[in-house]
Amino acid sequence: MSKEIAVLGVPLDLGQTRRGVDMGASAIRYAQLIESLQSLNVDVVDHGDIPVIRREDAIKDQNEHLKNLQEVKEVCTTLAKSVDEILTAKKMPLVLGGDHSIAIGTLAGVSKHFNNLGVIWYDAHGDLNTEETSPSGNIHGMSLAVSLGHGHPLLTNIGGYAPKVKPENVVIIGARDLDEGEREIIRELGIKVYTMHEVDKLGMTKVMEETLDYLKECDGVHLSLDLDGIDPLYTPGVGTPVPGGITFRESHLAMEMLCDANVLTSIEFVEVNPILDERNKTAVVAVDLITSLFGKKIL
Ligand code: 5AB
Ligand code: MN
Ligand code: MN
Ligand code: MN
Repeated sequence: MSKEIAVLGVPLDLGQTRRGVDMGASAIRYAQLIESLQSLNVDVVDHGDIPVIRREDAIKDQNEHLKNLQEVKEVCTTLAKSVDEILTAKKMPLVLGGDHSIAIGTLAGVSKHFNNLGVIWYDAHGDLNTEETSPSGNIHGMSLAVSLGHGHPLLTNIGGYAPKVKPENVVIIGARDLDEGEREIIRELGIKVYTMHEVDKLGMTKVMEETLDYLKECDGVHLSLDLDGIDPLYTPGVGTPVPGGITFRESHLAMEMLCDANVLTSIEFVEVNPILDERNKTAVVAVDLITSLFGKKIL
């Protein structure tokens, strides 16, 4: 990969209710992201952070079914513009969260540049809730639905168009905690999901081979990696850990296979929460996986 990588932090925690995930991008930088990429001779530039509204300054009177809607909309609108600019300049965006609601902004910026964008959603969750189905009202559990055009118009219409992604171009990997409404939308839209059952049964090699084959007609592929997709044994610093996840080695392999296939056109790593972490372990795993995506090999 010879393209310049543009790192962009999004210190947003308003898509969920736990404090600390706003520091995720700092933690990933502290775990030597930039230095590690440079040592692989990757052309990387840190574009700093998107301005984000502080929780203390958010509107107090919130819709409990769609928490911090206005604030998340504003941050995602700014993020979409920055990501759009990065791609227009022929650079590759590497977006660091922040909670997973930021994917709404990343995808709004990315999808303008492709006719047939593929999305790999590496996550314990489907993030396919809407205001009507969400058990929490947290937008980080709605971001994939919004990108598919399902959800509040203030979110689905960011960037001035919807949907951002077609359901047949989405692959979810690692799912093990789906709400009833999410199961329904998966069936209704026919979304390809490799739950942990398939990961166990097929093995990660086959899961990735099938994923790459499934997305082969796409003119770009976005990787949205929620660190809770990995087992909390390895990535404890996440807000919604679910046991029984993808291992460190399997995740490594998945990233190496994505690197070898050379298909990714944008990347985001989300949900690192240093307050909940153990000595920055989760951010270190994030950096390890990112370097695998950019060609780090054992030998
Ligand atoms: B994450 C849950 N489905 O909607 C909800 O971490 C959890 O971005 C969402 O994947 C987890 O609140 C969102 C119960
Ligand atoms: Mn997620
Ligand atoms: Mn998740
Ligand atoms: Mn989470």
